[in-house]
Amino acid sequence: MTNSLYDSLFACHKGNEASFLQLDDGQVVSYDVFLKRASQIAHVLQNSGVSPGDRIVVQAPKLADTIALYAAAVQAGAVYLPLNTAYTMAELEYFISDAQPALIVCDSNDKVELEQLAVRSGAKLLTLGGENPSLSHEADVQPCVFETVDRAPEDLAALLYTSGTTGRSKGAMLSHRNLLSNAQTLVDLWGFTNADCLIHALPIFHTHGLFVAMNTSLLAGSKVRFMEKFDIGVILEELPHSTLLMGVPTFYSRLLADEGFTKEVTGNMRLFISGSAPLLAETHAAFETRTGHRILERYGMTETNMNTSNPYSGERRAGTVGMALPGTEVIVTNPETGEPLPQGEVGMIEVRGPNVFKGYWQMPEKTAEELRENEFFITGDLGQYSEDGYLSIVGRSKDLIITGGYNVYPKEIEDILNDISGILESAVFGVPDKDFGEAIIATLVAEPGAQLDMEEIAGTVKDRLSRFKHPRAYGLVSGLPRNTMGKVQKNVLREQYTQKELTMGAP
Ligand code: MLC
Ligand code: AMP
Repeated sequence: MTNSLYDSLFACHKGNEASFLQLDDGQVVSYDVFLKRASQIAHVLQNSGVSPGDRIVVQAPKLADTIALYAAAVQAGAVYLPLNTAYTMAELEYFISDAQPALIVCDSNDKVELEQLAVRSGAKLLTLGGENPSLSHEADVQPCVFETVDRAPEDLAALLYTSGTTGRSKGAMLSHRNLLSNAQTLVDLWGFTNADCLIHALPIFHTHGLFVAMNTSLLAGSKVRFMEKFDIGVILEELPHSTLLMGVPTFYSRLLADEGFTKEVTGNMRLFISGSAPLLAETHAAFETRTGHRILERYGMTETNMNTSNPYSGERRAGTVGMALPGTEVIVTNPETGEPLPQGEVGMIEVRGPNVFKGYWQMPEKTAEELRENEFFITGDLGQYSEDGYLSIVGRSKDLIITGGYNVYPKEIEDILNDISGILESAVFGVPDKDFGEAIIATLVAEPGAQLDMEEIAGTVKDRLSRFKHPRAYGLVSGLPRNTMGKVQKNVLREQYTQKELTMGAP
C-alpha cells in the first residue's frame, strides 16, 4: 500500500526548488522547504499521540504552517478537520464533542479559551500563530524527513462540517480518493501548470480555499500568492504578476466596484474562476466588458468537491454552472420519485462519482437520507439542463442562505431565537444583497403581552453564533405567513422584505 494523495500532492515535489507559497511579507517558501516543514510537523503529530485515522481539529490563522499542517496530516495518515476561524466557543464545543479529535490546533491567542474544551474532550492542544506557537516551536527541532504512513484510497483524509436543515452540523467524510480524483480532474480541465501563479485570498477551512485552490496548485506545482485575507488593494497589486484567481462572487463584485480594476491590470491573467454561490449574469457581463475575460463558473459542495464546470475552451455561459466534470455524473431528477427528468425540466440535482463523499460522520440515518444506494448524492439544489447540456441552478429545496460564500441554515438561528423568553416564533431568511449576494433577516413574533428588546435579542445571538450568521436586521410581525399545510412561507417574507426599505432595529 502507499499513500497516493501524499505522493501526488506532496512527495513528488521533493527537491523541487520552485516557489510554492509567496506570503504577504514577501517571503517565498519553495516546494522543497515546504515539504521538509510538513515532515517536521508530522513528527509533532506522531509525538502528540496522533495515530492514523485520528482527527485533528484545526482552527488556526491562514499561515504557511497551517498548510504544512494539512500536508503533515495527510503524511501521518490523520484526518484533517479545519474549522472556520469565526466560530464561537459554543459552536466549537459541538464540533469537538462530535469529532472526538486526538489533537486540537488553535491560534495562540485563543489558547486560554480552548484549554478547558481540550481537557474535557481528552484532546491535546497545540497552537499556531501569535506569540509562542507551541506547534511551530516543537516542529523546529524535529527531523525534516518522516516516513509516510500508508493509506488506502478509501481511507479518510478530511472531515469537513457542513450545517444542515436540522440546525445540527454534519461532518462530511472525505476520502483520499475523493480529494485526489477531483484535483486531477480540475488540473486537466482548467489547464493548471507549474507556470501558473494563483492568487489565493480565500479562507483555508472550506472546500473552496483548501481543496479546489490548494490541491490543484500542489498537483500542478503552481505558485500560490498566499494572502492572509481578501484585500482589494493587495489583489490589484498582484494581478499583473499572476495568472489565476479563484473566488466567491463577492470577490468579483468588489473588484468591479473598484476603479483601479482595469483591463490593463488583468493583462497577464489566464483565468478567473467563481463558485460557492451564484454569480449574477450582470456581474459576468460587466466583468467581460471591463476586462475582456469571461469568468468561468463552476459548482460544488462540501460533500462532493466540484461537480460541474463551464468549459475552459468552449463557451462560458453566464447564469450556468456548465457541464458535469469528466468522470462525474450529474443528473436532474423528480424530487418526489427520484426518477431522472427529461432535459429542460427543473428538478433535484444529484451527483455520482469518485468525488462524492463517504457519508456523514456517525450519522448513518442522515447519510441514508441523502446518499442513495445507487451512490447518487441528493444535493438539495434544484437545476435545469439546457438543450446543449449546460446546467443552471434555479433554486434550492433546502432552506439555506448563502452569504458571501458562507452557508447559513436558518434553523440554527431560529432555534436560538425561539428559546429566548418573550419570542413565540421566528422565521429567518435571506434577501438579495449587493455585496454578499444574500443578507440574513429575522422576523419575530412576540408572545402575547411580551415586549421584545431587539438589542438584547441580537446580543444573545452574537454570543452564540459566528458573525457571518448574525441577522443584519430584525423585524417584529404579528404573525408569520403560512400555507395551508401550516408551513411558513419564507418566499412571501423574502418578497416583502426585499421590496421594503428595512427600518427595523439594527443588530
Ligand atoms: C464577513 N462578514 C460577513 C461575511 N464575511 N457577513 C456575512 N457573510 C460573509 N460572508 C462580516 C464581517 O465579520 C464584518 O462584520 C462585516 O461582515 C464586513 O466584513 P468585510 O470586512 O466586508 O468582509 P471580509 O472580511 O472582506 O470578508 C468577505 C469575504 C469573506 C467575501 C472576503 O466572507 C470570504 O472570504 N468568503 C468566502 C467564503 C468561502 O470560502 N466559501 C467557500 C465555501 S466551500 P463587522 O461586525 O466587522 O461589520 C463551498 C463549496 C464550493 O461553498 O462550491 O466552493
Ligand atoms: P457548502 O455546503 O458550503 O459546500 O455549499 C454548497 C452549496 O453552495 C451548494 O449546494 C450550492 O447551493 C452552492 N453553490 C456552490 N457553487 C455554486 C454556484 N456556482 N452557483 C450557485 N450555487 C452554488
